Amino acid sequence: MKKILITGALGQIGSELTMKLRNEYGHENVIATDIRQPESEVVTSGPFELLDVTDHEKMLAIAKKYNVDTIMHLAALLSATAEAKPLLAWNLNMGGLVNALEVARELNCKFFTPSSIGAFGPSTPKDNTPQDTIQRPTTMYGVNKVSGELLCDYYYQKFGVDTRGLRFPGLISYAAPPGGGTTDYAVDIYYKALEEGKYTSYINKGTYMDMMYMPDALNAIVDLMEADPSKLIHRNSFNVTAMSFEPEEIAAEIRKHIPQFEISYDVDPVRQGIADSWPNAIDPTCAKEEWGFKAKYDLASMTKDMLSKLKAK
Ligand code: AKB
Repeated sequence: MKKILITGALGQIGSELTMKLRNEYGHENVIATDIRQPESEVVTSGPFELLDVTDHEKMLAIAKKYNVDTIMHLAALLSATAEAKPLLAWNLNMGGLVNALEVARELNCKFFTPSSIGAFGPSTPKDNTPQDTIQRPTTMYGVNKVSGELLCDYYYQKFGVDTRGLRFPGLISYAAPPGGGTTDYAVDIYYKALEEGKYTSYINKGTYMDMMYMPDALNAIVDLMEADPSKLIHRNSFNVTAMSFEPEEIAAEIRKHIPQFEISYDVDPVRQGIADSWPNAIDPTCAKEEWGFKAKYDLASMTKDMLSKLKAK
């Protein structure tokens, strides 16, 4: 990777990935794009262009202007927003992806896009969910993610585009907040623990979902993109996870640092329904075997780091 174009660079993954890649590959070599341009170090610390990913011509023009060799396509609506606005989600998530793949094909770029545990559905095995298994999601987000995985495989097989992807679990970070996801409770809970000493969860106790701390997610992206292609049996997309927990378990971990912390519940039927359709815990063995995936943080070390970083903010 020498010249990298990132879409959705101001989102939850994008804002941290842009800064990590700028530090690793040089600030001028990472071109950040987003549909908005707020005050942010992503905008000021290197090249930045306004881009609506449904505009193929503009995406192609930016990619040509900077002579990019890698595209990291992150712009997308997350699960809860996609469920509220399904047609918009289809148009943005699928329209943006096919445009980005076309630019990668036209300019012979390497390509990364995230998939999600949302690509699984109620008929998928819930525990130790295999890499290759039933994928019949019941959400618009999931339909987008499965279609996206297949489309990326198609561009690899048909046109030779070097597409690679990760099925991310809920991502937890102290830097940029997520927006419109089902797993976001596991981020909000840390903010509220510090601000108010209590949190009302929209996800019910007993609901297990996979999660990962952002530094592990960023390393996974870089490691996958730098992996030897001859070792990759799978491409789109690899199961990756660092931990699986339910709200009571994260609350108990927070209580080790804030003993008076209390959790209560006001379950949101839409997000609970989405969570219930997803696996409890996925199996990342293929990612470990094919390109050496390894997560450093578990629930205890992540909680310690999250709380100290948020306090210092
Ligand atoms: C969401 O909750 O929508 C995302 C995801 C797991 O893909 N965090």
